[in-house]
This record gives sequence, structure tokens and C-alpha cells, in this order.
Amino acid sequence: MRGTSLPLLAALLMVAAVPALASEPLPWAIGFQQGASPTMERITTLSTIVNGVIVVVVILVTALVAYVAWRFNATRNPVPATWSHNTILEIAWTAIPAIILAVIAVPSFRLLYFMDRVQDADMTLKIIGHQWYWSYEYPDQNVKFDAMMVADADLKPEQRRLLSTDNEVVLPVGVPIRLQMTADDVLHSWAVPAFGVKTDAVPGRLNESWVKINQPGIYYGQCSELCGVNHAYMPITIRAVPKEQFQAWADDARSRFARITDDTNLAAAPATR
Ligand SMILES: [Cu+2]
Repeated sequence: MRGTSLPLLAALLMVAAVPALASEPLPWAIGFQQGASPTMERITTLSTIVNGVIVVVVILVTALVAYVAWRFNATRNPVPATWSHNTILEIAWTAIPAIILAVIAVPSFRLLYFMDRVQDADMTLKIIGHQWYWSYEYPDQNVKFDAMMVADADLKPEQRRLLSTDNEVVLPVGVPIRLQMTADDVLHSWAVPAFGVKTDAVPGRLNESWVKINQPGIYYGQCSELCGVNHAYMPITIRAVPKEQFQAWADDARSRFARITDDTNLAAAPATR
């Protein structure tokens, strides 16, 4: 028994020590993916601070309980004290946790407001959830397309199973991008962990978030609102590229994909909702 449990413990410790430094899911990784936007960097920092507070509180409470169990057990302390109230102690153990919560609330609210609305976005990406794929519109670039998951049989070596899509969402780095989400059937949620974005796509509503991508790379996400049988098969693949490269892609994309202005159905569509 001892022989098998020690290597297991060692393996668990090694897994715990592996830092999650990639902007994609890794086997056995724990913690967040590496942040690729100012929002995710701040979420990671706040999480580290709150975890620090949690560790200190747990150590303090555990030590206190252990001390009381040792110092005041029946053998060591046969005649217990008879008092039952202590005003100062009761005020302290109410006030101190309240102060800790208030202190945590300050950076937490600052982050909420920071994430909430983009200031001076350079461009907009409109994201529409469908059962079961995402479609994207670039109103500033006049491009729109659908993005379907790549089936296992069609995966190229550099693609990720259940995460890669046939058309990638190409976005420029270093630019504030307004993200607008909606859906045309049921609730979906557009979630990209490395960006710190997870926003519901709701039929008949336009939700908004934003991202500024720090460096070029491929980032993955998934629908995060249970939306039917193929909910697990509508991933998000984003390719972040330098601004000039993005412009070149957009120019090319206009000839490969549909243009938003081509959509004559927009005016003709009956109001169904
Ligand atoms: Cu969905």
C-alpha cells in the first residue's frame, strides 16, 4: 500500500507544480491559461490575491482549532470556564471578516468596471451563436463568415481536436476590439479563457464585451452555455496577427467570404421575434 501511494503522491505534487503557461488547454494543467489580454492579466492577479487571503485564513483557522483541541481537551483542562459571552471578541470576529471582504471588494469592483466597457474601440466583431456553430461579422471590414468545428477525420497536424474551426477568427493585436454577441436560436456563450471573455449570446439581445490582444498567436474557446446536443462541438479559434497582416487578411477575406452589404435578406426579413 505504502509502495503505491508514495509515487502517486509524488505524481500529484508534480502535476500541482506544473504552471499553466500556455494559452490553450493542456493535459493535466491546473489554474488559468496564460492571459493574452489586459483583462485576463488582471483576473489572474486578482485570483492570486484572493487565493493568498484564502490560504492565510485557512492556516489561521486550522491552527486555532488545533490549538483549542489540544489546549482545552477534557484531560488537559478538566474544569472548563463558565463564561459564554465576550463582547470584544464577538465584535472582532464579526468586524475582521467584514473588513477582509471589503478590502477584496475594492480590486474586484475595479476589475468589473474595467472589463465592462471598452473605451474607444478601433473595430467591432459581431458574434452570432447558432445550433451549433458560430458566425462572425466584421462591420468595419465588411466581411462575414461561419466557423464550423473541424471533424476528427479532417484535422491537420497543427489543429486541435474539438477546438479548431474551419474558418479562424482573425483579429489584430494591440487594438481595442468591441465584441458584440447575440444568438439566433437558443442561449450560447462566447468564452475565450486567454482573453478573460465569457459573455452570453442571447436571442433578441445584443451583449457587449471587449478585448485587446497582447501578442500574436492562436487562441481557443468554446461555447459555455448548454445549448443542445452539439453544445460541445462549436469551438472558437482565433488567430491574432499584427495590424498590417490583419488589414491584408481583411482585403483578401472580402473576396473569399460574403460581404455584409451583400445581404439583401436584411431588409426583406420578416420580423419573427
Ligand atoms: Cu452554444
